[in-house]
Amino acid sequence: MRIIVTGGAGFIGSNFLTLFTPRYPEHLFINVDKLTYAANLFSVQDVACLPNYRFEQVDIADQAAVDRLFRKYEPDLVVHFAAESHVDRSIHGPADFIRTNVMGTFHLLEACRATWGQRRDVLFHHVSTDEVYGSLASGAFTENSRYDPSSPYAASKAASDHLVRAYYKTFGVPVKITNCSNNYGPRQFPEKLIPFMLLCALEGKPLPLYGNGLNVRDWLYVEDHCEAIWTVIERGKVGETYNIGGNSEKTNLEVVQTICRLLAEETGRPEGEFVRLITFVPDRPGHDLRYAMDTSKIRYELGWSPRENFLSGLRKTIRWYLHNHTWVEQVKTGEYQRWVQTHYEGRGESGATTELVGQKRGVG
Ligand code: TDX
Repeated sequence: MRIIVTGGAGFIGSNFLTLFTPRYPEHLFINVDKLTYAANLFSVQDVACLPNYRFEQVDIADQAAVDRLFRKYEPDLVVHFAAESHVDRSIHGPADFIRTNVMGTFHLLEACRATWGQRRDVLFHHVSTDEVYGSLASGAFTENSRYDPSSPYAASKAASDHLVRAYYKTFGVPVKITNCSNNYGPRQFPEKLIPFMLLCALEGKPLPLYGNGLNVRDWLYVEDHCEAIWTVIERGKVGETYNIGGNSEKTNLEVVQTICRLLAEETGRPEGEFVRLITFVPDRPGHDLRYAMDTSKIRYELGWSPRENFLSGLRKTIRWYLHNHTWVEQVKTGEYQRWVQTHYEGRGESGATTELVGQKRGVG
């Protein structure tokens, strides 16, 4: 197969390529990435020299560039990771989320539709999120849960999911959709909860928990997620959706406390040195209280379940960040610095950012 992997220099995409490019030398993996702030080609350095790996710098919001890409490679499969993914950023500036997540997905679907019927089918695997279902009071999200997105990010992913289904129903483009819970693991940009808290703790900076820290997320180790996607590619039914979760529901406070404990064990520094940094700050606007995934469908129909539990996955993650200084130093320049500044110092470019950070400073 010739496989286009969009967002292959991002967090989940780079883990996907690192796992599967060496495992399947008979397939060609084409990493298609715009190289935004959250992407890093250093993340795919372990596979970049393999003969079945290619890289193309392409913005999926550019239809002509996407069409050129499809003509050049004639893909059999598109695994679509590329997205603006950070909820806080979508609150401060939603435009990029609509452009990449909605228009980008539309352009890829159009390219698939153009090849459909003329040559082999292009299977479109859409990687999405549990956030499309909104906040949960009790129980867990199933594949039939009602869409109810809260943030502009979640709304953009919901829109892209709807487009993917519409292209299947209307034009017959073969698609599969997976909706996953919160991912963590190596190579995640440190704006997301776990790497952000981990790096701040090591530097002795405050650990800002939104609200009362009791919002709940279900944590999925990134390699488990990638294996689940491959399972769906191989054995999932065309036109179907599969939920993927880690069966590890935790409050944000529990997550940060566990990071502090494991960091103490791994570094030999006293746990209290990290715990005293925990700071409660005003809540994120529209902050969903709880997400949880019912993963019965993928488990019983396709035989997938996660290998890591939260403690084992978190320990692996912490060790990776402690041992990959060059990667960490690289991402800590540029955009990461700006992000930390908006979090702590109120130097956001937009008024909304400054206001939000100003509120945080008032309490934190
Ligand atoms: O500084 C922080 N303080 C804090 O309390 C940050 C960065 C986060 N949080 C809270 C907000 C959330 O309840 O931690 C939780 C996790 O936050 P994020 O890492 O920003 O993830 P979340 O908002 O849950 O969204 C994530 O999961 C679904 C990803 O960012 C999405 O891309 C994915 O689709």
